[in-house]
Amino acid sequence: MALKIGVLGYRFMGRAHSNAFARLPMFFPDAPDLERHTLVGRDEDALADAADRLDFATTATDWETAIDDVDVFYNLGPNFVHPEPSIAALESDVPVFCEKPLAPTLEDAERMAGAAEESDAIAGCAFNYRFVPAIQYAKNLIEAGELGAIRQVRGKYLQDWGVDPAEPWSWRMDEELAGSGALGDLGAHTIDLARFLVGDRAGAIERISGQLRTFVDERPVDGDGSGNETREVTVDDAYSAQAEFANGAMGTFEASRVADGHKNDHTIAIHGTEGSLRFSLERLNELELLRDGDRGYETVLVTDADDPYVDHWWPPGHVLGWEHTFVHEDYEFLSAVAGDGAFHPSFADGLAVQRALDAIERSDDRGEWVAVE
Ligand code: SOE
Repeated sequence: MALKIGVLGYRFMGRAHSNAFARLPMFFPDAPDLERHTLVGRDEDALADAADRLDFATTATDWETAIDDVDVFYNLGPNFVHPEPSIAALESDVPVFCEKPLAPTLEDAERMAGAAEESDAIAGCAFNYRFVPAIQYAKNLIEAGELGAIRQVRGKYLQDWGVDPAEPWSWRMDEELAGSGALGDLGAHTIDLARFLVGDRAGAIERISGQLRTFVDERPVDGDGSGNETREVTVDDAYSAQAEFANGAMGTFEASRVADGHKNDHTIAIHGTEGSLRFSLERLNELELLRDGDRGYETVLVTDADDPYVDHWWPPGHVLGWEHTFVHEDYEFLSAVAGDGAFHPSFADGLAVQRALDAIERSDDRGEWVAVE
């Protein structure tokens, strides 16, 4: 019996995950049978068009209906829509996959993680960059001790879509709707990646010192620039933070949506007692490695058949792309649902990220180091 999937949200993330659902039967034959069942949205005309394009059986303008009719609920809406539908689904023991960051605020994230703990269903948070083959390859190297003890982690996520002050206002620019700006939208990815890669060896992030900055504090409301109406931007365009891990390792994190010339430039570098590694999303099939005694970094092309996920796709060197990370994460989550297994990143992982985001905001308010609580 196919898993009936309900999806809230049909734009960017709706397309990324619907594309992944369509790929699974072709490339992951052991994935559970799926039915793109209910697509949820508010605008009935746009919703009907999206349901047709994304091949959903039906639509609903209220998520309560969808939750009653499906086996799995994907919450791909804006941050402010993450808590209530996800909590309601989990209270009905319907598995939930929610886009990142888990929530706009730490309080909401705690409510969501609490609902996941109480539920008989599993819940996942869509930190898709964990599912890049090169990142999983890096994780395996670190866990095998190839870098030795972890000393430094350096993560950056730079974009430039906010550089132009004529970029229209959107929910991502509002504290009530998004919670934060580049911090939660981009920083959440990097902090989760750091937790995934070094959390087992460096421990949790314990202390943080951070700053947030809004460079463009109001933006035009309409997209065509015809009117003069503007709306205040109440979140950060950029953040930076210093972090201390339980083992004493140093973390340096930053993100920006106004870093002119950087499109989707997510990088992470890790330095240990036995070597270093570097990853860049804009070259996501590669991992740069330096191990003890090497004269310099070597570039590993992570596209061999025995590299993570690659055997599902193409021969060596036939590189993968950004969208494949969604196929991998949806394969793992839906397999966990079908097999009553566990899935990471869970809502508990999403909450751990939210605690770090909250600490960065508290540190910025106080102008001092704060504990991650
Ligand atoms: C922001 O521009 C964004 O779309 C994030 O919201 C996504 O999580 C990231 O994967 C790409 O950039």
